[in-house]
Order: sequence, then structure tokens, then C-alpha cells
Amino acid sequence: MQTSMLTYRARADVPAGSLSTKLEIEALRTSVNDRLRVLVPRTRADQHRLRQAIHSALLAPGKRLRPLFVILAARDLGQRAATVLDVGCALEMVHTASLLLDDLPCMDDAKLRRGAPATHILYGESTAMLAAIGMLSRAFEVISTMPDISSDVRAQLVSLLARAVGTSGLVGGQFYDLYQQNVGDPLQQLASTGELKTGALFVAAVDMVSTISDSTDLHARALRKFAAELGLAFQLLDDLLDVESTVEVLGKDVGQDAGKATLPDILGRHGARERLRHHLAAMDDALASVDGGNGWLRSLKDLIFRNIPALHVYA
Ligand code: GRG
Repeated sequence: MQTSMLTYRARADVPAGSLSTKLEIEALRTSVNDRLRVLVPRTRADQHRLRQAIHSALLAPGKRLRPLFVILAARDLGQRAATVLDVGCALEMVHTASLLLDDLPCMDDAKLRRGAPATHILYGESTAMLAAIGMLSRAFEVISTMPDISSDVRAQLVSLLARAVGTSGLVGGQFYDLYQQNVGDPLQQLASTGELKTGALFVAAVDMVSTISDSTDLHARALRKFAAELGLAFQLLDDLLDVESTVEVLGKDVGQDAGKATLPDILGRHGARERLRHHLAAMDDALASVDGGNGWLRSLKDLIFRNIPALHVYA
């Protein structure tokens, strides 16, 4: 990230949430899926079971929010390089790896993911763990071998991703989720858990985009604030859906958080929705300070938080 000026391009042409915006985002999702099929970790002919586990997990119909987030943040910065698609796919590999690990019996013990039995149910726990590590490693390989960017920028991207995965990110957040539930102030603890477990990847996503785009510090900070609020809002939405939605709608187990301290549990559903609105407003504020609130990220935010039939109440 540098201090050179780069115009933050607001999109006056397509209003947030319009049909053409949805179609455009849908087309981007297709290009993410196509690219994931190319980048998926290679396996040898005699590693058939591992290949099946990786393919069924990574190429399953996920929402692809993290790649979309990367691509749309880059668009808002006027950046359309192919590099950005690969960054998004690498984040999706990390995210999918985290889902495989999260679903294991020693963690969340989930049975269903992305509309199908969880990877450890289909292929066994050890293969699920190996598949996760295979995807995680491939993510770093993709980032560290991306053409058309300097080795200095590549090194910065690797560092940002490593930080988001490790004890300052997913690993640290998962540890809190598993073992720190009843330690200290529960609201503070949940904020730390959400910040690391869910927010770290979103923050890494925009930091990576800002690095590639050589964005201004002002824009980088605003995107980072947006991403941090998105992480908290998205985790809160995930917690609300766990109590309010169905297996059919989500394609994953519900009621997984029973007995756990979550925001809906502590604040009640009404209080949790209020808090969600607060995060959504903070996201708008962050964007407004740079693009007038009419960019692609605004559209993505609207799609995530409004387009869930059972949850129009959150809009
Ligand atoms: C070493 C990669 C790695 C991880 C170790 C297991 C772990 C630490 C972290 C778990 C992090 C986790 C699963 C957080 C939950 C985040 C969340 C709200 C996931 C749901 O994401 P969606 O709704 O899912 O985007 P889809 O399936 O649509 O991609």
C-alpha cells in the first residue's frame, strides 16, 4: 500500500441491488468456479481418494463470497487484473480448508456442508485433514507463483495470507471458539473470536487487493474497516441463521451452536439483529468515506444481507 493517488471509482451506472448487478455478480461467481477447477490441487493417479475429497469439497456449491469480495473490492479500486481472480481462489481454498477442519468431530462435529455430507463423513477424518492441508498449501503456492506482479508484492501477499491463517487469524479464532467461551467478558470474547475466525480472511482479502492495486492509505484503511465490520456482521448472521434457518436453506447443519455462548444467545434474537444493523451501518460509513456508497462492495453487502428469503428483516 502506498500513498499515490488512485481514483476510487464509484459506479453511478448500476444501482446497488439491481438485476444487472446480480447478473454481473453471478457471472463473476461462474468465473471463480471455472478458475477453481483449473487451480485445484493436482493429485497423482494413485491418490484417487484424496483427489475425490479435495474436488468434492472445493468444487461444491459454496457462495464464493471471499473471491467475490476480492474481485469487487478490486473493481472499486479500478483494478481488473487477472491476478485478482487467483487471489480470490487462493482465499477460497483457505476458507474451504478451514470448513473441513471445523467440521471434524474434534471441532464442531458437523455432518453436512454445502448441501452434501461433510468431507470426513464421505472420506474419513484423516483424508479430510490431508485434503484441508493440501488446499491450504496450494493456496500459498498459487499466491507465491502468480505471474505479472513483482516478487516484492508476492512476498507481501504471502505474508498477509499467512497472518490471516495463523494464530492472529483463523487458528487463533478457532482456539477461542473451542476453549475460551467462558473466559472473561463474553461480549468481548465473542468479538475477538469473530474478528479472528471470520474477519481475518476478509481483512486479508482487502489488504491483498490494496497491495496489488497500490491503493492510497485512505482507501486501504476504509476497505479494512469495511472488511472488519463485514467479518463481525457475517459471523453474527451465521449465528442467527444457526437458530432461525433450516438445513434445506443453508445446506449445512443448524442448531450447531446449542449450548455455546453466541450473540443471539446472550443478546436475544432482537438484540442480535440490532447489533447486526449497527455493523451494516458501520460498513456503509466505511464505504461512504471513499466512494459515496455506490460501489460494487455496497452491492455485494446488499446481496449478502438482504437476499436471504427468510431474513429480509436484516436489510
Ligand atoms: C488452518 C485453514 C486452517 C484453519 C484452522 C478450523 C479453523 C482453524 C478455523 C475455522 C474457521 C471457520 C470455519 C469460521 C466460520 C466462518 C463462516 C461464517 C463460515 C461460513 O462461510 P460461508 O457461509 O460458507 O461463506 P460457504 O460454504 O458458502 O463458503
